[in-house]
Amino acid sequence: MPTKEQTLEVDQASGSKSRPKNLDRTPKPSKFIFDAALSTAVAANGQRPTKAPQPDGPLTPEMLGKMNRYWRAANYLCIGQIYLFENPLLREPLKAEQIKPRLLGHWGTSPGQNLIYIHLNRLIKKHDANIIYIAGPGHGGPSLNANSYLEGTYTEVHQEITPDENGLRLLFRKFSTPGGVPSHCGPHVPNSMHEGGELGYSMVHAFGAAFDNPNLIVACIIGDGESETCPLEGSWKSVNFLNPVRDGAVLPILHLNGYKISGPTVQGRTSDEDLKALYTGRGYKPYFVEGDDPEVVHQLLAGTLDDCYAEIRTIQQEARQSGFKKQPIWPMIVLRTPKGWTCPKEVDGIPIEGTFRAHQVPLATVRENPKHLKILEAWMRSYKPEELFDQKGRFIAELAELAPTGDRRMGGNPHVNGGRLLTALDIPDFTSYALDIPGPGQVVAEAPRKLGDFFRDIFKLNPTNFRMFCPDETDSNRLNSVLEATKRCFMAETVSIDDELSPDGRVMEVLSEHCCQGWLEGYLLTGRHGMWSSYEAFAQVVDSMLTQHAKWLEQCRDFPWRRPLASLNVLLTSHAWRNDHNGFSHQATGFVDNALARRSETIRVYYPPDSNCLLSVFDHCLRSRNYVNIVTCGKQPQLQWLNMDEALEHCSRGASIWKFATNDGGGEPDVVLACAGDVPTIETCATAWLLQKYVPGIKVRVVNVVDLSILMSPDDHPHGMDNMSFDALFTKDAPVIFAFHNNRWLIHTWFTVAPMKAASMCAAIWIRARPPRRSIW
Ligand SMILES: Cc1ncc(C[n+]2csc(CCOP(=O)(O)OP(=O)(O)O)c2C)c(N)n1
Ligand SMILES: [Mg+2]
Repeated sequence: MPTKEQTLEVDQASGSKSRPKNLDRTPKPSKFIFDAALSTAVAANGQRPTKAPQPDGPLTPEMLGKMNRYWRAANYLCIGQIYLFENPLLREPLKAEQIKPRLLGHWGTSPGQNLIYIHLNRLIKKHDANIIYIAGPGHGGPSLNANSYLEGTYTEVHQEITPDENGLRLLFRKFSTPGGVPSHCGPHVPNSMHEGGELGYSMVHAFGAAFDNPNLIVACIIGDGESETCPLEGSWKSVNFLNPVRDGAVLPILHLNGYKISGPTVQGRTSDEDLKALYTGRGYKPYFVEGDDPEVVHQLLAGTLDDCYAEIRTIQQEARQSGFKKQPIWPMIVLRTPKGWTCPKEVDGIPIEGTFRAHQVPLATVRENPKHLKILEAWMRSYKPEELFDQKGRFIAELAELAPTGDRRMGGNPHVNGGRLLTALDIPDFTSYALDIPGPGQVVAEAPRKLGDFFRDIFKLNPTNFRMFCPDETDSNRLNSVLEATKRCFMAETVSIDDELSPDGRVMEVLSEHCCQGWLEGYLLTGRHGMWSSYEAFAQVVDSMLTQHAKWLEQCRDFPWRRPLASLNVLLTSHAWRNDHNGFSHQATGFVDNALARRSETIRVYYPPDSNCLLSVFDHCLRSRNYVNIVTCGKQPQLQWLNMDEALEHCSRGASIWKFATNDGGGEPDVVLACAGDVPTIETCATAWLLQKYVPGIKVRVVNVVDLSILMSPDDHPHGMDNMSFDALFTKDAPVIFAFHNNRWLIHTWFTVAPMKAASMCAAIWIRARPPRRSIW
C-alpha cells in the first residue's frame, strides 16, 4: 500500500514545490464532520474524523495523484463559472469587481459529478469502452461544462472558448449569463443528451439510449432529490425491459449527497441495509462507495467501477453466447459523499460542506462582504490552479491525457449527438396499405388497423432501430398486427397463457406514460426512430416531459453541430369523445393545447379524419426531423371518406374543401362548415347533409382540416396559410362553423376573435365580424 509520503512524492515530481500536506487540504479541526451513514455533515462534538482504511488499489499512487489533480481542476472550473468575471486563474489577488454581479449556478452537485466523470474517463481509457454520461441533476451544468472543456470537446463546438486563459475567462463569463450558456446541461454542452432541468427523467433517458445499443454503457447519475420524484421512482423497472443480448447497459449511480435544495433526502437518511434491500428487490446489485477522504473515495470508486464494468460485460457475454436465460441482476452504485465536497466546511460558524447550504452558491455575498471574498479566494486557491494550468492557461498535458480521445470522449461520443448516427428508416410504400373506399361514407372501419399493418412491416424492415412504446394499449388501439412481426418486450417470468411476450419483443408495453415518453425520448436522442400511442386523456400525464423535449429540440436549432433527430411521434387513438367503456373519467383534451403552447417550429398537430389520411400523415411524421408530431385519430369503427389518392392530396394541402359534401358549386356558400378530427368530420358531413336536405336552396361548404397549424398565420407557424389561401377555403365573409373536439381557444386564436355566441366543447362556432381572419362566436 502506498504511504501518504509516496503519494506526495508523485505529486511533487509533477513540479510543485508548495504541496499541500495531503491530496487536497490539511484537515483542520472543525465543528462539523461528515457522517457517511447519513450522507451529511454533523456536529463533531469534539470528535475528529475517523480515518477510513486506505485501499491500496486499483489506482497506482501516480494515477491517484493525477486523477485527484484532474478532479481539482474540474472543481476549480465549476467555482470559476459560478463566481468569476475576470482573473480566471487568480494571477492576482481576487477583487470584488472581478466577481459576477449575480451569482448563479449549482455548486453542491458538481464535485460529486466531477468525481464520477473523471473515473468514467479512466474506465473508458482502460477498456476502450463506449460510455456516455447522463447527469440526472442537470443543474450540474458547471460540471459538464468543465469536463467537456477539459477533455477538449467544448472548444471544438464553441471555438471562442479557447484552451487558454482567455478561453477560461470566457467560459466563466458566459456561464448563466444573458447571451451566454444556460446553467443546466442544455444542448450547448456536447457531453449531454439530457437537460435535467426538470428532475426525474434520467433513468428513462438512460434506458432509452441503451435499447438496441449493445456496446453502449450509459452511466446514469441520479440525484437523491431526483430519486424522490415519481418518474424516477417508477423508472427502476426499466431493467425488466432490458435484454442483455441486444441492448446495452445502464449503470445507475445514485448520488446520495444527502440533500436537495434545503432539506435532507429520504434516501440519504435511509440505512445502507435498507437501500440494499430496496434495490435488490428492484433487480439490481448495489455497491456502496462512501466517504469524504478523497484518497479513499478515489480508490473505492475506481475499484467499484472496475467491478461493475466486469460484471456488465460478463452478463452480456453469457447472454450473447448462450442466449437469454433470465433477467440478469445488474450492478448499480450508491455513492455517499458530501454535498458541495471540498468547499469551506463552515462559514461564520454555519456548516456548509455536506449540507443543503452548498446546493447553489455557498458564499452568496462575496462582492459585498470582504471577509467572504477572502474565504472564496482561499477556497479557490486550495485547488492550486497554478499546478493545473500552465502559463498560458492551458490544462497541463499530463492531466489532459487522462481523458479519452476522439469519439470515446463523453462529449465526442456520437450517441450524445444522436443525429450523427441517424439513418433514414426503411419505410414501405404507405399507399399499398390503402383501405379500399368506393365512395365517401360507404365503408366503416377502425382507422388504426391499417396503420398497424404499416408499422408491422416497418418493424420487419428495420429490425434494430425502430420501437413502439405504449402503456399496454397496442391491442386496444387496434395496432395489434405489429405483433405478427415482433412481440411485447418482457424479461421477467412468462407463463403459457401470456399473449405475445418475449425478451426479444420490440413493442415496449409498460403501464407508465412516463416510461413510454422517456424511453422514446432516449431512443430518439441517440439516433433512432419510434412512436408511442396513448389514450388522449392520459397522455397529459407527460405534458411536462413533452414540453421539456420540445424545448431541447428548440434549443438544438441554435447549435448546427447538433445533427437533426427523428421526430417524436405520439398517436392519440382513444380520444376524448369515443371512450365508450369509460366515459367522463377518460376525457381530457389538453395534451394538444399544451403542446401548441411551444414554439411553432417544433410542434405539429394532425387530425386525420380516416384510415387513408392516417397512413399518409404517419408516413410524413416518420420521415420528418426535429419535430414533436401529435396525431389524433380514433380507433372505433367509423365512416371512412377518402380513397388513397384523395387522402394524399388532402393531407399534402393540410386542409381542403370536401366537394362531395359541398353544394356551393364553386361560388360563395351561405355557410362554411369546417372541422378537424374524425368525429367532428362525421358530425359536419351529417350537418351538411341535413342542411341541404331540410333548408331548401342553402349553399353549404365543408372544409376539412388535417394539419391544425395551417390555420395559423404564416408569421406564427411555417405551415400557416396566407390570407388569400385562407379566404379561398373559408371565403371572405361567409359565417364559419368549426367543429373541433378540443378547447375552443385553439381555433379562436387563429380566427379573429369576436363576441362568442355559442360554443361547446364539441363544436366551436364563429361568425366573421372583423377582417382579415375570422370572427368567433
Ligand atoms: C421536477 C422538479 N422539481 C423541482 C425542481 C427544483 N430543484 C432543482 S434542484 C433540486 C434539488 C435536487 O436535489 P438532488 O437531486 O439531490 O441534486 P443534488 O443534491 O445533486 O443537487 C430541486 C428540488 C426541479 N428541478 N425539478
Ligand atoms: Mg442531493
